[in-house]
Amino acid sequence: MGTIIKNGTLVTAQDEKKAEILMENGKITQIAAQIPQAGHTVYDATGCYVFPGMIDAHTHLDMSTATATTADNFDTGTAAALAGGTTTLIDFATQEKKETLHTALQNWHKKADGNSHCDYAFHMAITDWNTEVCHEIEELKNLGVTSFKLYLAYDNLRVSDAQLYEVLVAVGKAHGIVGVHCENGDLVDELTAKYKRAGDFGVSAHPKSRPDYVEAEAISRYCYVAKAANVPVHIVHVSTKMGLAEALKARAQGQKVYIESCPQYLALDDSKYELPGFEGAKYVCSPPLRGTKDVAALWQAVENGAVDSISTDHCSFRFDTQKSMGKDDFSQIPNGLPGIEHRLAVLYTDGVASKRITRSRLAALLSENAARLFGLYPQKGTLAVGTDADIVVWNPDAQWTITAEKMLQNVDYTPYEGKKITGIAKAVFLHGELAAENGAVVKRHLGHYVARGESEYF
Ligand code: DUC
Ligand code: ZN
Ligand code: ZN
Repeated sequence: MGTIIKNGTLVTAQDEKKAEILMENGKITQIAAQIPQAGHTVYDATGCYVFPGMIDAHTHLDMSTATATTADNFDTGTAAALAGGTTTLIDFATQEKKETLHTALQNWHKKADGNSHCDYAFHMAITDWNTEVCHEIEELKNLGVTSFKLYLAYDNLRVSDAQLYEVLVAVGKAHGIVGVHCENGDLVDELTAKYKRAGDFGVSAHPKSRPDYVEAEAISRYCYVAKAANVPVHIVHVSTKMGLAEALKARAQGQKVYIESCPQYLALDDSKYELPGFEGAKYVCSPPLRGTKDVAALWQAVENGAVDSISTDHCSFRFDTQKSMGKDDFSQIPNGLPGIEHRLAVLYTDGVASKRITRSRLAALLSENAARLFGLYPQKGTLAVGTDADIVVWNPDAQWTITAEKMLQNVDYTPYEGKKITGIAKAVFLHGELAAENGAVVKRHLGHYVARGESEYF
């Protein structure tokens, strides 16, 4: 027997309608104005919006850098994601130097398999490109990995422009997509050294070492290299007005350009780096938080449809023992913010409740567009018969306040501490099972690996 969600308003990226949904054996089997009870369990969604399960396409769980391992692993990170309304996440498996992509993928499966509370898939971050790795692109496609990530900053991760071109060509042939971290690595290194030489070791030097043109130059370069390779562009975590303008310029010239931003670039700004003491370290991520003009430009792009998706870049490090490694030198602060739990809450509050975007636009930004670009659609990303019964029942009337004390993220702070939220994920269904309620996981470890198909270049 299945479960019928009754009395709610269904929201997809296309429209809203009053209807009932029947979930059986993990799938949506019927959507109709009225569905006879016929022995099914009934879930009453009176006063609620019924969204497709949200997809967070940018997370770093159980990831080690040279100096630290993220505070959230797949157990804690996917629990937090699910409780907040995310039913599928796409994490960045990362190739170590000299490692094959197959080994990297196996490593990430070991971290995630059996430990996950929501469904998960992997992008593959390529850090050591060579002919053998090139041959692995097609093979990874057969294992459900069709999207790749390249860094243009971070000395231990970044690739050259020639390598960028070669990866784009190879992934293009596989009908996949390459997401690129766009910051000019040489400039970041030079500016970081410049501030340190001048004796400026404080947190406020972090954003100064990664100004907007560092992002804009890298976005522009990626777009031109993609033009040469004749493939679409996907820019992750766009944070600046200037970077956005470069992406839109390429789009206006006829290139396919997909733009991702993150909640922290919309809900926070760079005044956090001026907080007293070492408090600003809580907000150190790359790209850094930006000025209010950048925030306004990004919101405009979210509102007018220019931004395609909003994912978290969740990369949590403890304040007391990890961020603190950079107490005397900003360049030693591990980069990254927690946010996997609060994306829907923050975007519903600042987007929908603040009347900037519609609920359908929210569904596009947080679910459907990522599903399309990353080969999950229509299994994920919408509400339709035959698709996975991953559903968020959203109570728009709830009022609550984000606080680290009450969150599931395994970290000792949240950048959204004290933020007042409108709405809550009252119920989260994963494969038709009630898996989370009002911020708590009620059925554990239901998450599966999801093998993905080719990208849809929508
Ligand atoms: N930036 C971060 O802040 N953390 C993870 C990786 C990245 O690019
Ligand atoms: Zn990045
Ligand atoms: Zn990232």
